[in-house]
Amino acid sequence: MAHARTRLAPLVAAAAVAAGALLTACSNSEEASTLTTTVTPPRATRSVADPSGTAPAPALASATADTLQISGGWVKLPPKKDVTAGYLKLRNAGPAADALVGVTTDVATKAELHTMQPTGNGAEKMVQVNEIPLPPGQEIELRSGGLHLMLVGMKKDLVAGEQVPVELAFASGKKVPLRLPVLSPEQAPRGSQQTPSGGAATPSAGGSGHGGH
Ligand SMILES: [Cu+2]
Repeated sequence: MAHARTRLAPLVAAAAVAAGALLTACSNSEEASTLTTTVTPPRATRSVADPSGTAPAPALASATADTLQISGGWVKLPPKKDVTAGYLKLRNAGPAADALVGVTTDVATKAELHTMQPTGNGAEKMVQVNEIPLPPGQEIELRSGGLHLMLVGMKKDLVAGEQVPVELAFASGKKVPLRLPVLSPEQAPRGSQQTPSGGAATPSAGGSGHGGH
């Protein structure tokens, strides 16, 4: 028995090596190519994304107050340091009309509700509105190129990833505090932010046209 074992072992080992050599020999090129395609791309995209942007975009802000639902809230990293805009979606799930009538924040001297209005020569300008009506059962989206929260006179430099505390005031008397993440242009939600409710609203919004505010 002992003899048989010592003799068999090298044989088995040799066979295994041979089989292994055969396997690697015939599948060598294929394996190499599948390995590079499966392993390399995720690492490549990650290392490309990291230096340009920053960390992954922070979660967008959301809050609920009774039948009022706020979602997708964020603030744009100011291109100019003194003003910036905030965006979010407001859903009035209740049976009665409501309206967003004000916004306050500690990080700016003034916070206003704005919309974009045609100037008549093809351009648009920002104008302040006293309220943003929220009809029952409807969702209103504040987004680039349309309704937005306007923060004027920043008291500090915002940094991508930090959270801006704001409080939204509604005609119904509700006050809803919210912490809006500051997003860099790379982190800003684009299609994802605008398609769900807006339908065909995305193309005109672009961002390049009204990027200044
Ligand atoms: Cu504005």
